[in-house]
Amino acid sequence: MIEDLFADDDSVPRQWQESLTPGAVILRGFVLDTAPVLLQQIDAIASCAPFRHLVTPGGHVMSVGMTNCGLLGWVSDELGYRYSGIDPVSQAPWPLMPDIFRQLAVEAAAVAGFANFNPDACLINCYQPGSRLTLHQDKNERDFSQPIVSVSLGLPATFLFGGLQREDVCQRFPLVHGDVMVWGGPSRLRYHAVLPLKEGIPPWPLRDAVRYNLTFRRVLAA
Ligand code: MD3
Ligand code: FE
Repeated sequence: MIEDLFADDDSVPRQWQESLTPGAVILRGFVLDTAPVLLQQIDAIASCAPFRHLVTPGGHVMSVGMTNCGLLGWVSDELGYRYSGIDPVSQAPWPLMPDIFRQLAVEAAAVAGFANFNPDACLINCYQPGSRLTLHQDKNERDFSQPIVSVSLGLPATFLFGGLQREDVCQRFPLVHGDVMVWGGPSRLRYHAVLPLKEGIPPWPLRDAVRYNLTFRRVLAA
């Protein structure tokens, strides 16, 4: 029978965990089922707060398009990096963080061992082929005891993660549609980067050949 060609048991897992370093874990496939709703919500957010290419304090235009939802949003300009409650483009507050975003972030953090994650910001990155993120630390937040939860949607990317010094060697691994990463504890301030995105066929139900990454953060003292 044709049905026998398809596994309907646990022999082909859709979800599993990979431990990277203390405090860092990848939840493979964690948002595969919710991805269509997440992509709809990204479209809704971007219709109010469009993706834009921020300028770094050094005067470079970032290749990754960015927007935010939640109480605070990450922004950059000639004056520096910071979080702002106001979208500098619209001069309005950022769109609310959808409940489904908050729920999945809190659930992923709990699975990774971080109870009480209470994100107040969600940065949304949009990568086109060629877009990349150079080596950096995320240290504009107040409370490094709260983790960062990241969600990958769309085209796959190669993620690099290093140590606590910029010079430390990096490990590389793929991030694909549906993966969630949680970074906290002793890994919270590790350097990391994303290699230039390659062209590819977007996974259903995406129509555009892009990668989205959501990062949930606690910015204000928790
Ligand atoms: C490791 N984004 O937005 S998410 C960023 O795929 C960022 O768009 C990448 O780095 C992306 O700042 C990577 C995974 C991630 C996020 C924060 C971290 C890894 C991290 C903070 C500390 C260590
Ligand atoms: Fe980062």
